[in-house]
Amino acid sequence: IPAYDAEAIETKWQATWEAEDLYKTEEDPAKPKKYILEMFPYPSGDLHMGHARNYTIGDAMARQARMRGFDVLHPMGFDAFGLPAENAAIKHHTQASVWTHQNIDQAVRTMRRMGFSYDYDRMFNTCDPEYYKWGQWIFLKMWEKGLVYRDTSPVNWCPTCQTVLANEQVTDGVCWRCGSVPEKRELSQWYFRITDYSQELLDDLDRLDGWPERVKAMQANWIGRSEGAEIDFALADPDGRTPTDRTISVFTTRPDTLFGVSFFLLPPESPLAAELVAGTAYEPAFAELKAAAEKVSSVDRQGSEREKHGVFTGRYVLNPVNGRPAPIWVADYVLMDYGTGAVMGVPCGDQRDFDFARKYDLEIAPIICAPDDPLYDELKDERELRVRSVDWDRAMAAEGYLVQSGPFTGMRGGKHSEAVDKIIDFLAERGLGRKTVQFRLRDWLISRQRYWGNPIPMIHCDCCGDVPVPYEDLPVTLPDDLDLGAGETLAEYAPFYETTCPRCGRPARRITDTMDTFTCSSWYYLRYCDPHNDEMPFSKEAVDRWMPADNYIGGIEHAILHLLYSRFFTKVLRDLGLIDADEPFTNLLCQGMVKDERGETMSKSKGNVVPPSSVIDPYGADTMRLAILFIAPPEKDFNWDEEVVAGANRFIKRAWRVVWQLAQAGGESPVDVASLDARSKALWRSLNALGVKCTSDFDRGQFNTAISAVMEITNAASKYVSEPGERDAALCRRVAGAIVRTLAPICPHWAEELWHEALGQQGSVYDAAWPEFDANAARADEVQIAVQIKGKVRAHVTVPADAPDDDVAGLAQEAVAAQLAGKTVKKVIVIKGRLVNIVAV
Ligand code: ANZ
Ligand code: ZN
Repeated sequence: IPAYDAEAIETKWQATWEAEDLYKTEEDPAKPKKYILEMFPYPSGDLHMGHARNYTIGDAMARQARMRGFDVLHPMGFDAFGLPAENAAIKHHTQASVWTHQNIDQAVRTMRRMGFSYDYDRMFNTCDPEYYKWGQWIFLKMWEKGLVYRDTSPVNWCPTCQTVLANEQVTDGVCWRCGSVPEKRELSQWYFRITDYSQELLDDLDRLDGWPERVKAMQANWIGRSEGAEIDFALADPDGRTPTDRTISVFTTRPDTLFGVSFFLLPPESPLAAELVAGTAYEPAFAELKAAAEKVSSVDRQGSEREKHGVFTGRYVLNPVNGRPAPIWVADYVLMDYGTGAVMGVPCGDQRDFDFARKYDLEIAPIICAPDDPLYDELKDERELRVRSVDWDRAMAAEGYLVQSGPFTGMRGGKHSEAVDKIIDFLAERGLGRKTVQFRLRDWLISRQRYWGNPIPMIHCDCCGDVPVPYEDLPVTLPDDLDLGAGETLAEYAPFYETTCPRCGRPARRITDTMDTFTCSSWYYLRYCDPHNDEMPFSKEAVDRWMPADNYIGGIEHAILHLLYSRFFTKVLRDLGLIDADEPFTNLLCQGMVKDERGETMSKSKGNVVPPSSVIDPYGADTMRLAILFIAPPEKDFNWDEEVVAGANRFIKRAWRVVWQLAQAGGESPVDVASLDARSKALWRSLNALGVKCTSDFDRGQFNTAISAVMEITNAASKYVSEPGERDAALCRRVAGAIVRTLAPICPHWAEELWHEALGQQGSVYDAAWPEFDANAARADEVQIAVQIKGKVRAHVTVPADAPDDDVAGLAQEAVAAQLAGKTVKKVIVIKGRLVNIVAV
């Protein structure tokens, strides 16, 4: 038996597979398709353990799918634009593309060493003009559809990254990339109208049965649909009583609390608030509040724990149902860009308003009461506002009955109560309000003031405004001779921005913003279907064959941003008639994290990173792959463990020997089950039992238990060939073939070597079918059952598995004849395959 030499075997098969183009997508329409997709990496250096795990999972799926007869698309590429490349270029006085390509080359070498079965012919980088050209093309199509616009509004500016950020990229109040606190800046920026798709993005989550519930919950929460009403309040004259003809609308989810409005709120950014206080004594305090609020992120401003700040404006609005004046305050917990940007303050029902009222000593009018509240008896029939303040220590969170609420008094109040609809109807009849739905999702801010990204294909002309770059002029290519190290930006680089207007021919200025890199990763999976198309981003035919991707594997950190944007792009491209799919990914697997031995996240700054090469060098890629999949189920976190790697290596070597031994004892003919002796029969049964289990575990992506099953088969086979006794030659060969083929998706080089050298096969093991296992053969011929007398086990008997109940009852009574002597059997209960209980007195 030859020694297992991982390095020699792996080098040999990587070269052979490449020479034979083994992983080229077949594109065989006669076969069912399977699109296995892993999130492509950002090339910031060599691959790390997280990548190794992600791609090993995908590779095992892809290889197994192929053996199960699918036409498999298994591509890979690089998400190559982005800030780290630019920062590295600045630091090292080089070009972003140079740094990026070095990293890509290194990552590809590691991918090849890991033996990943990608169709390398389809590989691309998003920074290739052949790719980003089509991103620009899609941008223009979206522009034509009215899905792109430019707007000047306060945006999140990261002072460290020197660019604006999308809402989604400010997480817990800080920049997702560098952790700095973004500032608000008033800037003209480009947006994608993702909010046109809010409802569909929410509804279709229900169709994604193959997605983890928590990811769907995160998306639903992010989209944030609220049902409620818009209610119009008249602005009063400075006298505080006479209505002007101006109205201010609020959005509320609790129209039932309308009679409890104690004050009215505007956000610090509100131009109306600025107008109301202009030139009054209230102006300085307002200005101070506004300046302070600008320094706080909107997430923090809304935080329920945060102290609220407000100032009075000196003015009032009038409540539409009873004409009662409510003072207008400016409060920092109110946001400009949610709802209508104005809030009716109901301290009785809303905890934030309650805290605010306590702090500034405003009314807390009780309009909703629980029946066990002493106030309830006093106010339950009261229609007028008689009691204007309560000494509660919290707002009323539970449902209750409306009090002091005019004609609605006595109705049940609460978020989904009858009073909500009744009051909306009441307002609607009088033209004072209407039912509405609000979404928390904002339009996607896509422009970035950084060089290393896909240029926005627009030109600004002083006469014609924003004019799209004509399709025939695409791509707008990034210049590669900018002096980034000297701080040069696209906006300062005349050869890039100087151009002429495509419409009127006058001198004009090219837009120098680039697109958020998340735009590049929103459709790359479509390009893989048809990566060399130079007339279109992809052909509809190719995409309709492969999409949606059957399995998408990647990190949970993309649960909101990348996955939501990709779903949005898919729907837009469908509406443009370019594809049929409604959703991009049928099944989503979020793999767990790889942590260090102490359970800490691996990171360069902590210095606890285990690079993949530190395992591949001593043990080989197959050991690495086996260890990664064996250590835990794919979706679970695990702590890196040298012992598991060493154990995986021991198993690979042992299985290597066992396969050789079986192969040497083996013969060609099919297994003749009827003629097997007891020892062979037992091996035949465990082969089938474990094989059935292994197959179903594989189908569910539970590789760790699938591997355990193969290990058990190997153990049984090892005993069979080493212990004395007859060996059935056909069975030996059958078992060897099964071990090699079931491990082939996981340890590809090992399997291919054994397939050829030990088993003498010609074609690749991946062109061989997944082995068949017989669930019936797995069933034992005889079973051991317990015999109980009145519930106590007295003996065990072995009976034929298919024996009728009467026979089993008889055999059981024989087995305990001694204990039954002198007693009368009243009843015999047979539980098939498990036990017989005898009731005797
Ligand atoms: C009156 C009221 C009474 C409210 C009550 C709640 C409870 P969701 O569920 O998140 O949609 N609101 C509306 N616009 C706002 C803005 N721009 N900034 C801050 N808060 C705003 O929240 C809807 C509720 O948030 C609305 O319903 C409003 O307060 C507040 F017992 O109106 B409510
Ligand atoms: Zn022009």
